Amino acid sequence: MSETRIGVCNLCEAICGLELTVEGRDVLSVRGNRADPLSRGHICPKGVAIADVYVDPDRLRRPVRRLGEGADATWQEIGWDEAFDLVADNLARVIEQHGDDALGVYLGNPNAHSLGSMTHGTAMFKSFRTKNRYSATSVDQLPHQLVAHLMFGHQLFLPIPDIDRTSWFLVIGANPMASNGSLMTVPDFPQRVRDLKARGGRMVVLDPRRTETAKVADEHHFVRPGTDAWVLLAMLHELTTRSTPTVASYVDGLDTVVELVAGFTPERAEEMSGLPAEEIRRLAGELVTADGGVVYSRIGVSAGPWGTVCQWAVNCLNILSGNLDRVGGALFTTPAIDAVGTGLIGRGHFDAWRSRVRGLPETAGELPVSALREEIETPGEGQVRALLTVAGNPVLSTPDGARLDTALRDLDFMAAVDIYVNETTRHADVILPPTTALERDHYDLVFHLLAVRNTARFTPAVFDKEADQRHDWQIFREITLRTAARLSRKVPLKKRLVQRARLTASPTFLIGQLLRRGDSGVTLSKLRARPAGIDLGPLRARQLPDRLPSKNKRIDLAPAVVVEDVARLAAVPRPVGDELLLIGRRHKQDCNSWMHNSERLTRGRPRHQLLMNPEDLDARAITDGARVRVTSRVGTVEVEVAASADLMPGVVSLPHGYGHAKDGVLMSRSRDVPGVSINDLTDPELLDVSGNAALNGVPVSVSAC
Ligand SMILES: Nc1nc2c(c(=O)[nH]1)N[C@H]1C(S)=C(S)[C@@H](COP(=O)(O)OP(=O)(O)OC[C@H]3O[C@@H](n4cnc5c(=O)[nH]c(N)nc54)[C@H](O)[C@@H]3O)O[C@H]1N2
Ligand SMILES: Nc1nc2c(c(=O)[nH]1)N[C@H]1C(S)=C(S)[C@@H](COP(=O)(O)OP(=O)(O)OC[C@H]3O[C@@H](n4cnc5c(=O)[nH]c(N)nc54)[C@H](O)[C@@H]3O)O[C@H]1N2
Ligand code: SF4
Ligand SMILES: [Mo]
Repeated sequence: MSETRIGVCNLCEAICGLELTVEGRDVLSVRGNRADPLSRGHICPKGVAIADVYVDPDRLRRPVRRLGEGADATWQEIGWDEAFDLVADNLARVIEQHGDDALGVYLGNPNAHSLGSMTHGTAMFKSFRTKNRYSATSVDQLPHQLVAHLMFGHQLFLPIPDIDRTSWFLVIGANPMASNGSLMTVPDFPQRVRDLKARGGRMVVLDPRRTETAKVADEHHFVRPGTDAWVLLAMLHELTTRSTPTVASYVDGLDTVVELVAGFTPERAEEMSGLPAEEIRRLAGELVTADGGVVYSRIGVSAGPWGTVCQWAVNCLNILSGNLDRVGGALFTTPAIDAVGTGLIGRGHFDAWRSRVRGLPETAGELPVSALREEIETPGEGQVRALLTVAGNPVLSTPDGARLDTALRDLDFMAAVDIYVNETTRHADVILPPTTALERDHYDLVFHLLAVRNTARFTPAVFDKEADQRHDWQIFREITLRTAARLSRKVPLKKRLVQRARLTASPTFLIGQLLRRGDSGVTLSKLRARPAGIDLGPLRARQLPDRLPSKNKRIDLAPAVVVEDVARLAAVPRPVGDELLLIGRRHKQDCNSWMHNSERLTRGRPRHQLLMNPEDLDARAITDGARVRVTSRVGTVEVEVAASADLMPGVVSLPHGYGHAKDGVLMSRSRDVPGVSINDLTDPELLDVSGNAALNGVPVSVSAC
């Protein structure tokens, strides 16, 4: 007998509601749940493939221990108790012998998509007192967080585009038609854009590639990679020179902004970016006169050389044009569990300490992952000797991954919490696999906070876990408690008991408690009665200054970190020569570096190629489809090239998350997925002031093989 179950997709930030038809433990079909007030029935190819992860024979279900190395490695299943003890013994040994900082931790992207990780993972990381904390944040959204911390007083108090009511939407360095939105939880982006146009609104895209999003926009303009800062500052220049801007009484620093942008003329921006000065002037004018307009920018810009300045400028544009906290502009969510207002997630800080080898500043307790490799390789006090990775694959996802791959072999001990042997976890001594999306309860603590509409939803596990499986929160609990028990460091009894109680309560229990602390009226039992989710309405305007997390309830338009970086920007000379600049690419069917085991996501036309403008191919006498050698400061890869007029001349593009061939040790079928890792070319020396990697705009040369 088949039955219908409500599920949720946790593969990207769109958090689509699912309707599954199941029979026993088999998934017969997966559809979008039309009753879901946020996703309204939307689903993408990956959502359907969520069942492929569940049934994948290569997915780990029990802990494995590595025997041998590299091509000779084999994996032996071991019991959970043995695995937990192995991890705790070794983490404690390294900490006792070499100090707290000898343990490195790396957190990957799926942590943000797992309730257990948010409730229990964070407690585990806090229990380790290492400064060597790293995550995918510093190859992603770190500039957004730093800017929110500096301007609004909290790293996750992020303004969200009011896409359902805006009339003018400027998208810079984002491709939501493929990515389904980021720092903007926006399931069904295609329909929302159609609605925007139907009500007479416009979408404008700035991107060095004519992307899927550019193709459905009203306007698209090329910008040279890495030069958006000049464009954004020129728009601010225009805003502040055509008339005297006014800002709300709770906003400080306007004079400094006016001064800072004085030299950033549209003509200067044209020289740097290629975007004509008159277009920049017109765009600034349209933002001001729009009846609710908003500027939105994402990873093409935040993972660039001036990510922090750019995200600051985006906020300034929205504020100075009167579009922050206004319907159709940029608004703050009011989630049923307010992880910001309740202090569940810390405000953030910057430069409280620095990395040992390169002296890079921390942000919100983390060091830039671009520094991880050198912290493992460089001897001395504080050297990373043991590593714990959770749901991550830094060998494929962080700059100079090839060299990190080599460095990981030098560790005394490595453990991974992951559901696959991947390019990174293959170096682990032991891998502890948690249950996956369909086997665990979910409430989204992160993405309701970033969504284009206020909703709340609790999704019980679709399938019960098998007796010999563990949820991630149970794994975090065991690692924390068993490691602590082996350390000579004395923790007061009361503190230990509180920690134990916190780690023993299930995530679902904690969600019930957190909901009661809020004033939304939503309770766990109401959510259980309405598994499609509860609609809490559109985003609210006119919430400021009361909602501001900053202690003085004010917005700072001129944080020192930004002011200093703008001065550095002003000194950059005009680009010369005809070097090629490498940018990234996301496809609908890809999910960062994993999901390449799914047949339905990997069949069809190959999409791993280097895309290059036909003019650039001609100039090098390279034919479409040829194998080419791509070289950057840090490495060389060989890959097929595909001609594409969608690429701005002078720009080449590779997707990230490819390159699974490593010593023949692979995520099984992914061996058939061709391609190379873009991060064997990206450069750990290229950083934004926040410490975020500048993954886009990497200088490369391309020649025929
Ligand atoms: N050049 C370039 N590099 C990039 C990017 C880019 O645009 N260009 N994008 C960057 C961005 S935005 C990100 S977020 C990073 C991602 O980088 P990472 O977070 O390092 O890597 P992922 O590919 O997301 O790998 C996730 C791993 O988690 C495992 N996993 C999946 N679900 C679970 C789970 O529920 N629990 C556990 N424990 N494990 C699970 C998967 O098997 C996989 O091995 O890549 C970054 N790297
Ligand atoms: N299908 C799919 N969806 C995903 C993911 C995935 O791997 N696959 N990953 C998820 C994750 S972890 C994240 S963080 C989000 C990211 O979501 P998005 O930010 O929407 O990610 P991308 O699709 O990489 O879009 C970045 C865009 O920036 C452009 N770009 C590159 N360099 C520059 C530049 O210098 N200036 C400008 N203006 N543009 C530039 C690129 O051409 C690209 O179109 O996507 C999420 N959704
Ligand atoms: S858009 Fe994102 S959340 Fe929705 S089905 Fe696709 S991968 Fe899942
Ligand atoms: Mo990401």
